[in-house]
Amino acid sequence: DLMSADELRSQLFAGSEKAQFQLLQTLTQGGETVWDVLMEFLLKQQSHPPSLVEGKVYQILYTAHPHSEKVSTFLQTHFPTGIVPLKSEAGIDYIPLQKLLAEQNFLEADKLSLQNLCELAGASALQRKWLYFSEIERIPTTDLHTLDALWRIHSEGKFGYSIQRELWLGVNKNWDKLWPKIGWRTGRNWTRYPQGFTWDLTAPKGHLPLSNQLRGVRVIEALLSHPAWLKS
Ligand code: UYC
Repeated sequence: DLMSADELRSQLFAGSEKAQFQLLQTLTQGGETVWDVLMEFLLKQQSHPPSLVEGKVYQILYTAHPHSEKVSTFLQTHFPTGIVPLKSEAGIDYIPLQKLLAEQNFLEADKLSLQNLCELAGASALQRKWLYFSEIERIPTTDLHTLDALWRIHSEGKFGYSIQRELWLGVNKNWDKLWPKIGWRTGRNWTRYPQGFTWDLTAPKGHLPLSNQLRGVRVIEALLSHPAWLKS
């Protein structure tokens, strides 16, 4: 059942996004031949913005890199900060977040994302360690796009604010319908932070990043209503 490098290459380059994903799911074994094709693919694509398929390929290579000097050198040479352009209008370094997401350390990535949002909202939010809804409009679109792209690209399109926004619009902005859908509430019970949440890709779509509801919905409402989501 093993596919030749040529077969893998042609299926990977030619397939629909769905077929590409299915193919990538089967590559659990890896090995130098598979990795060579994946490196070739990543180098040739370099789409703007990066696609979810490129994200998945990057993740496979990132997972392989401790086992292969060649993959390690390749990533270091061509994608030292990943495949998402880490643009920031606020001068924030998104490399630490990129690294946590590449490692699929979603708990720490979630904490860092909240900290980054606080930094973006200003000195008082950073000190307070939580956001006022009125501070959200100050957050630059560029930075929200970068945060969102990092989460989406490193989660096969499962996580990110724009994903949460789509789901929220899909339930006509009804929070009571959104919470169970994204696994934040079951019946009458809020999901407990942090151990109740699912910190891997088995989570429901839109599960991460978290937004604490202790002080009400106004912050997440402002975040999902930000003008950033109106332009692509
Ligand atoms: N927590 O329950 N949450 C915290 C969530 C609520 C509470 C942090 C999300 C309900 C307390 C994050 C949900 C609630 C703290 C989240 C959730 C509650 C805390 C760390 C499902 C009680 C301690 C970052 C909606 C009934 C800190 C932060 C504090 C922390 C996330 C309690 C990311 C998505 C209503 C007591 N919860 N949170 O914000 O502020 O501190 O006292 O949402």
